[in-house]
Amino acid sequence: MAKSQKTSVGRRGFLKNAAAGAAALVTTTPLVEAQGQSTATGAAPAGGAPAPTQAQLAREAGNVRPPLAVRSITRPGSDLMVQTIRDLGIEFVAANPGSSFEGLQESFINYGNPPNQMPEFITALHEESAVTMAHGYAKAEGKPMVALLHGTIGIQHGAMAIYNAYHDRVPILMIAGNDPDFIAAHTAHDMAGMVRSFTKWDAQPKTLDEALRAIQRAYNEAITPPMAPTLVVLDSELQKDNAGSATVPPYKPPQFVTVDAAHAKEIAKGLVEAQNPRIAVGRLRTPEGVKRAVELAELVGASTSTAAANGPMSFPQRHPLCGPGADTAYDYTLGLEAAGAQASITGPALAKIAAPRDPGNIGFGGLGGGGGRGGRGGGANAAAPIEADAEASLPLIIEEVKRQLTADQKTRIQERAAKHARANHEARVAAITQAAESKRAGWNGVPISTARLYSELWPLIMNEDWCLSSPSGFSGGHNVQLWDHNKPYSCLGGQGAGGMGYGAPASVGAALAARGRNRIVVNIQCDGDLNYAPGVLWTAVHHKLPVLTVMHNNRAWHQEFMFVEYMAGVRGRGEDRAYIGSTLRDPYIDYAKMAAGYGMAGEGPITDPSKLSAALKRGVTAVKRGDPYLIDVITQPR
Ligand SMILES: Cc1ncc(C[n+]2csc(CCOP(=O)(O)OP(=O)(O)O)c2C)c(N)n1
Repeated sequence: MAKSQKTSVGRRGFLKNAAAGAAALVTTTPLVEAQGQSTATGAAPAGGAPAPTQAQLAREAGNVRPPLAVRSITRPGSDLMVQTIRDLGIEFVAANPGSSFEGLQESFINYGNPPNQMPEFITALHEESAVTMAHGYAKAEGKPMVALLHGTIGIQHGAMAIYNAYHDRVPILMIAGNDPDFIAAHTAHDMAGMVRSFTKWDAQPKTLDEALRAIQRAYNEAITPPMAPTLVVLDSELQKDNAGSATVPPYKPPQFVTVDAAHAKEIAKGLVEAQNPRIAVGRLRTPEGVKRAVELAELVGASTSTAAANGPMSFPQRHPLCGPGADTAYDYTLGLEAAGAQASITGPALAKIAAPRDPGNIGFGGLGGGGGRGGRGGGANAAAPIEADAEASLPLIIEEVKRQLTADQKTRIQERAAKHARANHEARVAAITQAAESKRAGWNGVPISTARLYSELWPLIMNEDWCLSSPSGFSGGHNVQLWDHNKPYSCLGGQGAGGMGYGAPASVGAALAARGRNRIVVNIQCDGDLNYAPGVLWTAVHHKLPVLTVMHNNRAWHQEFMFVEYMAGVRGRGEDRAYIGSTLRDPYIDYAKMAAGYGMAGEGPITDPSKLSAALKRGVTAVKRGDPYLIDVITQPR
């Protein structure tokens, strides 16, 4: 990118300040070093190990920085790193600050015109929050953002969140700073080793050229199925040093494996000639994939199943073709990244498109198992799965279908689609009526019923562009029956690996995708889950993110309470002490006050069910204005 006049003036200003800063260091550094030398000549302690120098001690304590060579930095390497990230279309970088990436951070916030945009720097209060924000963002937006981690300790703080994202097949571009000259404990020869079993790819480049290429490669690896977090470790010297003649290397987007022409033809033939085709849609990669799945289903008039009620990027739940349709005797079934469910569907042919596995990644369930994508399965007559990316294959199949369709078939398809639509609509009305009836049980109960919480929230958001960012299983999962999940981001689903501390930061990530789009993010927040790293509430306020946090406050880690209660019962020792260690009482936590402490508006605790709806309305109004809001609701355990 050619630098504008304004940018180069800004750069000169930067150099002036940098020189002043360096001069200040030059005056203090020799002093510390001199003291250090005098200590080093002192007697060794009894154990025989040499006593640390004053300089080492000061450094370990973080009191002083190591000597910085005064040199003229006209074009920092980190500017090129940021440019590389910008060119990839990455919009956000989240970080809890750390000196190992100070060069990079300075470039993120100051380089470019305008600076601090593409990507925008998002302040995180915990590395786990930074990574989980990226997790939630990727599920809402279908693309990665950057999470920056400070050395060994930052990676360790981020580890559980990385593990969640890995199991959820979510792309995140992680960058860890490495400063071998600073605090020894924050650096390691193989920094990525700690998380290698649950990252897809990592690198620790030695030159700036390698670093820029590694960033591009890490991005490509992350977004290529099976998607997963990747990590590049960048030495602080590479960030701070002159870029010299280095330039951003040309970017080559990844090639996704698609079905070959013969398979595309065969699948299209199966769909077009079937009397009653079925498409089972699992989780696709991006909104574009969802659009293509809709196009294919409409073209062939196939009834379609979805994973949308439990996760993102799948077939719209209320599309007329979504549901069992008018006739469940399907004679051709196509699975698009769909797991398990197909096993119960039998037909003469089952074409299965599954995500390819990376044999290099084994451990913790590997990339092929455990998560929501790339499942196997298949009916009694299932053909061998085709190892290809469904989303990238869809255009080829669509093209083939269009080529093969005759006018007669088109008419037949329209008639079939109309029948499916009618049947699905009737089934839907019956299911909603039944669900609404059953959810009235305990409607006026105290604590407030979780079904009432979902039921009263729905009319307030149904005409908005909304995103349910939190998992909903622990709060009853009533959205599955009562809410329409019609957008690729309607429901972002679970944590991936069940690691708690996910809901709030994932919601902040989803809200990064929502901000500026008139979209509101709804987070039904379990109380235990929020307490892992609640500082992320501050991030929501600081960056003005449209998140409505509704506490599912059952004043317990109720899932664990149930386990302990069960065990005590099984052992015949009575359940009256099961609350010890699994409830949040004495004192109760006041979440409205907690939110207020982080600067977030809110209210509660709400105990009276008749007060709930008005509170939810105030919350939705605030969030529509762009202000995050928290409502503490005292709820039934489930
Ligand atoms: C990091 C982590 N620690 C511990 C657990 C074990 N665990 C599973 S469910 C649960 C309780 C969750 O409590 P809360 O979020 O309040 O939801 P509730 O069950 O009360 O609805 C815990 C602690 C976990 N899954 N992840």
